[in-house]
Amino acid sequence: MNRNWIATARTLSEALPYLQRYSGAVVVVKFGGNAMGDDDAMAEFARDMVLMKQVGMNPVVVHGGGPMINSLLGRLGIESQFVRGKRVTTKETVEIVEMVLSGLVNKRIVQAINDAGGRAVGISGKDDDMMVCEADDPELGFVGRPVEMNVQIIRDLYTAGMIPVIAPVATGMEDNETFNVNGDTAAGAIAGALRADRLLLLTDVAGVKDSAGEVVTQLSPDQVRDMIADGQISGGMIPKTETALMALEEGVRAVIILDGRVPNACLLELFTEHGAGSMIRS
Ligand code: X2W
Repeated sequence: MNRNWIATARTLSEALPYLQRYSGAVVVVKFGGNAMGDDDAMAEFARDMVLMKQVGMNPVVVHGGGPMINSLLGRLGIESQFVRGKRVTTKETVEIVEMVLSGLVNKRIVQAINDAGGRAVGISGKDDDMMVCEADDPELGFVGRPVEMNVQIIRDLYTAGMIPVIAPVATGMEDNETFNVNGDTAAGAIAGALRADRLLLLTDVAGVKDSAGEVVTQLSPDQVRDMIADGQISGGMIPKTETALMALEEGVRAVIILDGRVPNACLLELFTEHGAGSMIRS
């Protein structure tokens, strides 16, 4: 018999304990702009989401799109800068952010999932007032910090067999402003409000690295706090790990930071003993 078939059957058989463990599990997947590749990589990500749904999990996709926002702002000749990992967002910029995230990026993911045989529905934090924000910091302009979460719409969608795909754009508390929310922050708030079983943060690095440059595969919240304090965790990894700590405090069972550019990254993490990236849990 063809050896590949035997290997395929074995792989499926070995996945059984994981399929059983995650049956009905809510898995929030943050798909960062840096983790999104070409159309083939997008199609592969979409297949992973559809497979997760098919085997009884409830994937909820929260996406970013920073590089795509930069590209359109550049074409329009609008400058933007980042302060502590967040984009300083003017009234003019927030319109572009919403067009790119809720329009271009959200619909590209929705289309890819539907093309893979899933039923994706794209929304943003504005839909059904799912995520209501206040200004994060006056210095950042229209950057939102989630203060009120109404995640029933997400439960309704996955219970009805759909895969929610969420753009990190939200309504303000007061004057109906539009807020730009950091994708990791939004994913953490959504995972927390859903008390998700897993939050997967897909990025373009292999995980949390120690001072020797090795990926640390298991971390406790205390270890993360120590590594932030002694500078082993720095730069863009700070907001990601802080999001992870906040999500754990709100009741998410485990957060994994992993390289979304690795083929089938989510399946590798969820369905194999090997796992992927760095898992943070109490
Ligand atoms: C982000 C939203 C998109 C995002 C931005 O404007 O770029 C803030 O910085 P990635 O691809 O996940 O980085 N918002 C406030 O987070 O995209």
